[in-house]
Amino acid sequence: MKKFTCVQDIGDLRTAVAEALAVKRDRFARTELGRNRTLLMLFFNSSLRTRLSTQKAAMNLGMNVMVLDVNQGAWKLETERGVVMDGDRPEHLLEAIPVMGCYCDVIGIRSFARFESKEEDYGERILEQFIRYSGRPVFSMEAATRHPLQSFADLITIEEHKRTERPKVVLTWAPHPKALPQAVPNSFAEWMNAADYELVITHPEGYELDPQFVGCARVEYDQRRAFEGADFIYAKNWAAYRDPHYGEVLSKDRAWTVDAGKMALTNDAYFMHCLPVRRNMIVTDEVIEGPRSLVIPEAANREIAAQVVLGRLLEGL
Ligand code: AN0
Ligand code: CP
Repeated sequence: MKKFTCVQDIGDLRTAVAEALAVKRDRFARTELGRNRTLLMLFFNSSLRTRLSTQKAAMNLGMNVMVLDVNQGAWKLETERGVVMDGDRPEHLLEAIPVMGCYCDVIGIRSFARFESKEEDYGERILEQFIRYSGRPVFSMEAATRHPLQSFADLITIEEHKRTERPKVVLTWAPHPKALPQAVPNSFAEWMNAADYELVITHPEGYELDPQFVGCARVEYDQRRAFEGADFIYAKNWAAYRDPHYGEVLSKDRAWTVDAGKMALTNDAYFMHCLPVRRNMIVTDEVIEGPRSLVIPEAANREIAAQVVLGRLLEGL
């Protein structure tokens, strides 16, 4: 594998999940694969899970790991070409990328949507420049439009817990005080469609996602109706995608918070969220602490997903 930015890069999902379950049985089976190989993890945005799980996965494979928080200690980076750099950004991404490529074998990037321009975000300008100019295999640790390591971990978690071959999975919007990217819901929908699950997406009017990610999912504006018979409830907030409201918060309506009453409408569904989660905005304490909550095993599977991806990138070197 030469890059990992979307579901297509991982190939057949059954094979990928089987590989993940094998890694989970013995995560130290391939400590030679990453020997004398260096991973650089580059963060333009905060992280707890991605940072720790990916570093752990790399260590399981015998890799050396370097982590750079771009906004803490590195030079501020200009990202636009043609700019007269007389402002507060001393270094350009076009030098920084190949320089960073010199020091490592594999690069992971976290670079969220900035909500300044939909074209820039959905063109994945930052990620694409790393792919083009670093000379190294690049993987996404959440980019502007997708969070594939999260979605892979979500898929593994659903495969471990599903009770039917083709479970009903509901992606529900839930309220949040700040504007959040569409990367997690986009990616989740992309992977659930690829896995051929029954996918229903529910959100208030105005929160429609990019149709390329919605795919063949059913969009249901009535959250309670969407929940009926669900096997998995996947909650997430996102800001509006459609113009002219791209990146805006259109609603903070707590009638959309996932609570026990709504979970009672489901087929005894499991509750999922990628974390970090704002309790009693997205989901009540009762549901997230309840016996059907998968948020911790889901986070634990991030290490497994990252290890499969890093293993394949190392094999491709
Ligand atoms: C980020 C987001 O919604 O994309 C990261 C989630 C994994 N969440 C926040 O910024 C709170
Ligand atoms: N789910 C997830 O990616 O969490 P972090 O933002 O903490 O990495």
